[in-house]
Amino acid sequence: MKKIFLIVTVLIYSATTLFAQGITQDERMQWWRDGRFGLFIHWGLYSIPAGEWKGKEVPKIGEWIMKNAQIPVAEYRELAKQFNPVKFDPKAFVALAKNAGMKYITITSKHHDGFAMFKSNASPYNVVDATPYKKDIIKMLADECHKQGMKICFYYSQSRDWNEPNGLDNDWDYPAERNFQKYLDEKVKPQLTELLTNYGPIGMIWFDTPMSITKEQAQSLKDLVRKIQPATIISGRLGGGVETDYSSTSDNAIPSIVTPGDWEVPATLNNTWGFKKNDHEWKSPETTTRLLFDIASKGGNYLLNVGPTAEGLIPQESVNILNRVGEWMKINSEAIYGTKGSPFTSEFDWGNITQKGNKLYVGIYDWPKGEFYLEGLKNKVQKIYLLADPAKKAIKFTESYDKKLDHHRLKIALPAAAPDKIVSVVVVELDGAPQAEQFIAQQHNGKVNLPGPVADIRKGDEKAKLNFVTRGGGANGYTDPKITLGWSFKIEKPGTYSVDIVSNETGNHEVPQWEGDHIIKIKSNGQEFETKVTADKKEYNQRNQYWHNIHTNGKIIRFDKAGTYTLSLIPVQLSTKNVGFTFREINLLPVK
Ligand code: FHN
Repeated sequence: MKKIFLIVTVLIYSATTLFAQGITQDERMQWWRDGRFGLFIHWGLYSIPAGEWKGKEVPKIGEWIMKNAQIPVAEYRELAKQFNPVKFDPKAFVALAKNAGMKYITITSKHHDGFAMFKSNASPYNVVDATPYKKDIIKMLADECHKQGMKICFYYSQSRDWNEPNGLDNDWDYPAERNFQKYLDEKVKPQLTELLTNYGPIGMIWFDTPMSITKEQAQSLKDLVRKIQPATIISGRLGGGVETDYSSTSDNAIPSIVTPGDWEVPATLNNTWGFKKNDHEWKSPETTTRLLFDIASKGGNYLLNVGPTAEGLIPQESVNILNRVGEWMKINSEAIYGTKGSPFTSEFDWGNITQKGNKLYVGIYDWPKGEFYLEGLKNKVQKIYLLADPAKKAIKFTESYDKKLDHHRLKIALPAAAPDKIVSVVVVELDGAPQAEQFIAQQHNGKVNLPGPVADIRKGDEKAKLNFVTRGGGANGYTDPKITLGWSFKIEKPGTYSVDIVSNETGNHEVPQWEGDHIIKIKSNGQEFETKVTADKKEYNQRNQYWHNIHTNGKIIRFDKAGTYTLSLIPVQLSTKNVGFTFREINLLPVK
């Protein structure tokens, strides 16, 4: 009774709080959920050294140069005297994002170096008071965003501040004890207040690297944002275990399957966030567009970064990539805006799927030579056409149902030529909201994909949990050999299958980590084998490019009849010296 009372009180309290703020959570999130695609801008004093200090290349990400080269505060601060981005044109920034089909811009208002890109009365270390430029960059961009109907959002490093004796993480200048609360009270809160007061409606505050911030401290920042602008979204990395409006994946890390809730992938276009003159490892427009589609297919937002130069220009390579994505978006944005993730559990070899209302948007990366098959869709199809075809000319299809196997198949007679080289979108209009079969279906090429996150995870007879949140999408901290995984799936084509066991690299992408030598047992259809997890094949994963997938060749399993089967993965012994078993998925591959 007491518990019910407590729950009711909490519900009433939350409802009244939201009501008092005049906005519901769904209303707050609406523009962000609809938009799906945003521009991240990392810009600050670090764009001047651009990855080199005193003639030497400093490894790793550019905006970390102060820490990575252990530059003393007094020396780094001198950079402000040279910061004069005379070529900065806020119109061009907003136009670039708009043209790419992006719906919001998130700019670093203060990164870890502590320098504010806006006029601040809380610290003279800001673009107006400390540089020859003297203009408030945040205001210039915010004004232009408001003019052009683009949401403006501010990145703010709430804990790490290498400029401040009481901020966190500068132990080369400030090795002594610090008073973090004083820093929060004297710099962070006043600056957040300025950001939320002086620049009109703010879409979001993008907090980052919370470090040791406590629950109370994080909560006080959340309260401050809510008090000044209740509609402003609070991003995932506030810290202290305080609930935020959505979650942020690790940088560049994309989940391997459809993931519920509101989440976003912050991602780079090369290997750095802040400008680095020698980083030329650009992602191709193909990869970028496919990642946008893939992330939307899994239910998330894509926040894609550019790092302007010290002059205020966005590197031409970034502009070219975003323009190409924009060309695709002009024809295909209906398959991105306001969509939800795929109704199917696993990734497909040929592409991925988004959905909206009664429509499926089938995004095909590799256009098939003959017919195209979608396995396991239960709905009745009304019409199929290419999104790129303004006439929406109907494409022929046949739906079939195998009663014995309880399996649905949709065969689509696609035209011979792909309408788009990168992602061709086929619209499938249905009789109702999309519904996929509950059991994992065998794909038309014969492959059966058993993803870790959808497994029945158990410890003995009890349900257990594994988090699939390593940067490569595999299991995090899988070190308990008592935890087993099981799947049910349909085999339509009887025969012999080889078992491909996939784990992945994780950790900082500059030094990826992987651990093998686990001994596992695979059991299926009355057959079993034991194997050691070894790196038999290392594969670049286009959908999660920094962390290779590691394949272990398992043995052979036979399925003599079509039917529904199960497969279990049972650890015998798991290595625990490093990152444990970063298990991702099993693939059953037909042996020709
Ligand atoms: O340390 C930062 C990094 O510089 C960059 O801002 C990224 C963007 O997501 N966030 C932190 C690392 O996760």
